[in-house]
Amino acid sequence: MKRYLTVDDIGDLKQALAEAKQVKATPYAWDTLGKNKTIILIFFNSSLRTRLSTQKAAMNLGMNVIVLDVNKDGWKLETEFGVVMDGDKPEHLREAVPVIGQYCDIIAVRSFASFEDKVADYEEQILTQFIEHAGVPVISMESATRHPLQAFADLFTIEEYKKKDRPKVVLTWAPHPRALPQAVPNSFVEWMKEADVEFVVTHPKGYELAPEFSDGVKVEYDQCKAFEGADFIYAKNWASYSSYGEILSKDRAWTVDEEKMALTNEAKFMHCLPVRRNMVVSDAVIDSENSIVVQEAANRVVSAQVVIKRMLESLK
Ligand code: SN0
Repeated sequence: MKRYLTVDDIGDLKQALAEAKQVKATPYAWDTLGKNKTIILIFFNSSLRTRLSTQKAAMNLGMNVIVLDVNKDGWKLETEFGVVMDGDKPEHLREAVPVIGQYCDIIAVRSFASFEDKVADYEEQILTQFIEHAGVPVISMESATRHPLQAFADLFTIEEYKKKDRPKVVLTWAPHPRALPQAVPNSFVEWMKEADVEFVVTHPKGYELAPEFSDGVKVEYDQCKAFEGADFIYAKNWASYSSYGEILSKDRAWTVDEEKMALTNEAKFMHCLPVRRNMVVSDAVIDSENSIVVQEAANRVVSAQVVIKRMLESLK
């Protein structure tokens, strides 16, 4: 495996889930696979779970881990091309990326959507630099358009908790004070389309995801109707794609609360975290027995370990 950016990079999902199960059961079974191999984790944005779980996954495989927070350490990086670098950014990404590649065997990078330029975001301009110039395999730890380690962990969590072969999974938009990227819902949709689930997305009008993700997906604009009989409720805010990066609504009628959860088939509540309590989800729901957000976060180690393990195996 040379890159991990989209659902296509994982190949057969059943096989990936079986491997995830094995990794979860025996996390240290490959603890010499990464001996004398180094992974560098680069963050252009904040992180708690991604940083810790990816580091833990690499350590389980016996790797050396270096973490770089671009906003705190190193030089401020210029990411635009053709600019006169007379401002506050002393180094260009074009040199930084191949240099970082000299110091490691795998690079993992987090670079959110900027919301300044829809085309640049959806072309993945920063991630592409890493793929083209790092010279080593690249893992996305959330790019402008996708969050594949999250989606893999989410599907694995659904597999663990499902009570029927083909559960009903609902992705619901929820209100938020800030404009958030579409990466998490995009990847979740991408994975659910390939999974053996009945999948429904619900959001207010204007929050349609990019066609490359939403094509073929059932959208139900009535949130209560969407919740009926659901086995999993996956909540997430995202900013508008069509009115790119805009907040069109902060309507707390969309907050996931006990009343709406009562419409479901005792659904499990999921969220990638961090979550804004009483905006996205009520205290009562996230604190309930049916909330599996912590278990979901635990599975981030599993998804990262499967991906890093496959990359190490293909380095040999
Ligand atoms: C990120 C997002 O893509 O929505 C990361 C999720 C894994 N979330 C945030 O940036 C939340 C920030 C906030 O202000 O709540």
